[in-house]
Amino acid sequence: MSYFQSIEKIKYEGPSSRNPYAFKFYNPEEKIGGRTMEEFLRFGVAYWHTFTEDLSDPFGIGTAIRPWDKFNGMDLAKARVEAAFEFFEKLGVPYFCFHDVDIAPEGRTLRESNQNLDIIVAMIKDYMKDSKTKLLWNTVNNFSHPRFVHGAASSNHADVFAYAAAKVKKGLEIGKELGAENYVFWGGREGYETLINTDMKLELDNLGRFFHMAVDYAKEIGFDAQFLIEPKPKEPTSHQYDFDVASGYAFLQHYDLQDYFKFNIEANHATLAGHTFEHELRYARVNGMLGSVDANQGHPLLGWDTDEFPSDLYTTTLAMYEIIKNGGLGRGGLNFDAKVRRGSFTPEDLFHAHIVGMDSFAVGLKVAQKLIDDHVLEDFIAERYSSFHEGIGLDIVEGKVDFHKLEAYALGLTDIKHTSGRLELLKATMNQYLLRAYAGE
Ligand SMILES: [Mn+2]
Repeated sequence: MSYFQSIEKIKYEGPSSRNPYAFKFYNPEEKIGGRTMEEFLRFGVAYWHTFTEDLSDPFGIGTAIRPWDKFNGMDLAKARVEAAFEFFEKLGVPYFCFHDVDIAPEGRTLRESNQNLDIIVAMIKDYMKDSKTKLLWNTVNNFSHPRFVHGAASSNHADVFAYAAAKVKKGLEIGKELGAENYVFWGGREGYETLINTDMKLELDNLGRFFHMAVDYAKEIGFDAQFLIEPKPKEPTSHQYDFDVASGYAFLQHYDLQDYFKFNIEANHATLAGHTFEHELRYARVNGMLGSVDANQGHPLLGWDTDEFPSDLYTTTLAMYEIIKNGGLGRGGLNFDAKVRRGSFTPEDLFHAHIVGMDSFAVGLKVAQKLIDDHVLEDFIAERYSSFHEGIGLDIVEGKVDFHKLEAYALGLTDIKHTSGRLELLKATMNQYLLRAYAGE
């Protein structure tokens, strides 16, 4: 049975195509910087937003029309797997990602939930045999159910800590079974609302213990996925322990976990933290901690996590600049943790949404590679920091001076000459490169 009968396989037709069901910029076979777009971009479909999401929001019920919604319970879960693999095939996407509860309904007990998972995981494994689409990462949802009202690994209740551990244990087993390349930990409710009822030190220590147990269990079962922390500063709690990359990195170092984890960086979470997407990518990259990306964008006028499909080419260009400079994402990828708007409720909209996301990152890749090939930013930045390439600057970088020597040097200074940062010139140059990519130059 087909769930997307009217839609053919999406092909690359080039920038001048008017076919809404075609890629204009994403050409999987086109080589950029020595790698094909498909190899470099490693796109993933988020199971929850595409097959489970009903498009409800805090003000209204779901609007999504999904051909599989005529089913219920485990039949619905099975129909979603069929729909998912048809979607992956038609979109030509190399990866997908899921939480445990996206693929199978929770049972009345943990044992029953695990049995439901076993049935669906076996079905997914079967579909994966005939599919090119692989599992980029899986995770477990330790935040939606009321048992997680006060958190999971950072809950005040030890029984919840144990329950959360049992779910992650199962998640790691599923990841191994399906060959996941990464395993993600998003904090969910790992944070707090107010300090007046919170033992912060115990919660942080427990989180550290929890992650060590996960590392140990993955080793025990021979699951060699890259572990990823996904920072988010707020929502659902007012204070999340994994606020951003910098605080997450400090946490990992404090609990001696930095060798086992990298970061899965989401664009909308970066903006919620008061950062740009590229800031988070850069901070992770320069510390050797960039693992994977949740490719989406927030709404510039709304202060919450809207998870829109990426369409802002300026941002995708700066993001791909960081990813190219990182030498790619390794085992990571660009997972569309993005949902169609509540008003875009038809099955066709799922294709349009992924097409704009994939095309936007393809443009970003092309423009960023051209900027790098032409040394546009590198030459400017090298010149801007040239005072550290010789003389006193080189002595500073090489650790040859102390405050005594620097004071002696500073006392001899008469006039410090600055050069312009040329922000507007560089922005104009960025625009020039973006527009040349449109023109196919
Ligand atoms: Mn989000």
